[in-house]
Amino acid sequence: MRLTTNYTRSAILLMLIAFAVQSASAQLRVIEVLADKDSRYKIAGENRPEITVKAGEPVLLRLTARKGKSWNRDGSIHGFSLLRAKDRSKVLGWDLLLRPGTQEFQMTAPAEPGEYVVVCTVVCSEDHEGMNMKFVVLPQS
Ligand SMILES: [Cu+2]
Repeated sequence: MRLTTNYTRSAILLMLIAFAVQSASAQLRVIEVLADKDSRYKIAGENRPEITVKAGEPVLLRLTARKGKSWNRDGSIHGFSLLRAKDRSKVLGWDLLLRPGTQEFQMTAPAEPGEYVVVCTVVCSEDHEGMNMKFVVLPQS
């Protein structure tokens, strides 16, 4: 009898933990971007890829990278760095280097609303300079 109670208790506890984990991840918005071999960022279903987030919003970046014509010695094949559009200054913590395949990064959107740009920091081909994407931060409503 006592064993059964303990077992039931553990089962309920496990279910609660599973539920908590699930609801925590459900709140996190997933943004999927392909850093492609032709030195372009791509988002499924978007002709001109663009990311819009709310100030301070937690997001999960799921970034897939495919090797272009050249890459860094450390094995990174594309970068994903966020700059302020007005002065091209880097946003702290948003300086990611991508390896081949898919990687996830848990990020927090900048606190300051405005226009930003994502740029590649790895010279990935002759088209590297054009590898960028608009990124908009909306005020919190
Ligand atoms: Cu590049």
